[in-house]
Amino acid sequence: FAVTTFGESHGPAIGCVIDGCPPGIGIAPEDFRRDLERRATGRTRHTSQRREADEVEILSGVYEGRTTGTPIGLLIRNTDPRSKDYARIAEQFRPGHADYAYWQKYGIRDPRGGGRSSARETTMRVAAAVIAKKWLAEKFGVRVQGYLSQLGGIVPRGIDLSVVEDNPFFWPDAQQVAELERYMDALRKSGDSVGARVDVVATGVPPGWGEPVYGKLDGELAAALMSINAVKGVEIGDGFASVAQKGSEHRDRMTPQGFASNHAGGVLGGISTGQPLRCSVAFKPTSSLRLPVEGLDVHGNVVDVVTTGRHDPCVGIRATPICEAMVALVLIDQALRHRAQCGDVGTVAPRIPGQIHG
Ligand code: EPS
Repeated sequence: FAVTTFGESHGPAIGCVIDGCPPGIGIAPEDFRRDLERRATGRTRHTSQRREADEVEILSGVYEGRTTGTPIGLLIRNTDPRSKDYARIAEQFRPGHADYAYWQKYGIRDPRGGGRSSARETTMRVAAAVIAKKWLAEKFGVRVQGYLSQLGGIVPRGIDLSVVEDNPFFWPDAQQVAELERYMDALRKSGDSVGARVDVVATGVPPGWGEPVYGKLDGELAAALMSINAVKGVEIGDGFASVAQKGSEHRDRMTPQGFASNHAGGVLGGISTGQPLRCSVAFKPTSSLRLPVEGLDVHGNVVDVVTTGRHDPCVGIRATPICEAMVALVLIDQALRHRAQCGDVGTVAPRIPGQIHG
């Protein structure tokens, strides 16, 4: 299940091609709506105010509402770019932005809204993953759910996944939403930005998905999540907290009733164990700021860099569906690879139930 995307933030359209999709999955344009809305800009005051329709056109690979097994082409036309806001930035590098690296690599770049490096690109990842999520849910009962687990210095006091979809932050503690609103309002007024962390949990993943050495499940997850723009770190299970743990503390005790904990995050030796997969993703603060900063232009002159346009003060706020999408895309690929190699073999006794205790 291979996905590639195309398109720039202010080009005529963005799109993706999905190759290797199983045939027979029921898909209609309206199936994309929910996750695309969850990811979109312009739906709350806490994100960029660009208002895109995000209407998916299915160009190929689906006949009479079912995938045919041939490459799927999806297209979304850009409906609300305002390219004239970017005239100044076309000649300048935003410190902390991909501008400079693109320029060094290609010697040319599309500066309108960040071009190819814009978070606009993630729309198509989410669209492709709608198909993956559907197949995973129907075949295996896999459910991929994310939530915002840190906004700047603020962390949830409790984790209640049932409230995540009820607030614009995907925050798992309803009591703190007003505090987040105040924080984001002050941040937006100040012209600055902030980082965030997104956690994703995938339940229902059977044991056996992944490869033992090259193409480890956790390696694939890390690469996929790291490929989202603005991501600076990925943890699986206890991640960096494992550094300070003792082996006696980290190992997940096995009982006939289930694993007694989930420090491993559902992966051992690159292969799923049947426990919930746990990933955590760090997003840097965005670099398109109204606050001036000394920088360079393309001629090497020292300039004051100020970014106008419609930007996200915290791109992590709408990254939950994007992280879910990348996890789902890895999982469908791993499921198909596992089936190709092992068929139904590979789930052998004793099989420990995947639930966590403690
Ligand atoms: C983005 C800048 C803003 C955001 C954009 C991500 O838009 P523009 O490219 O017009 O400057 O609105 O996000 C989206 C349009 C989207 O759909 O996610 C950036 O610099 O990353």
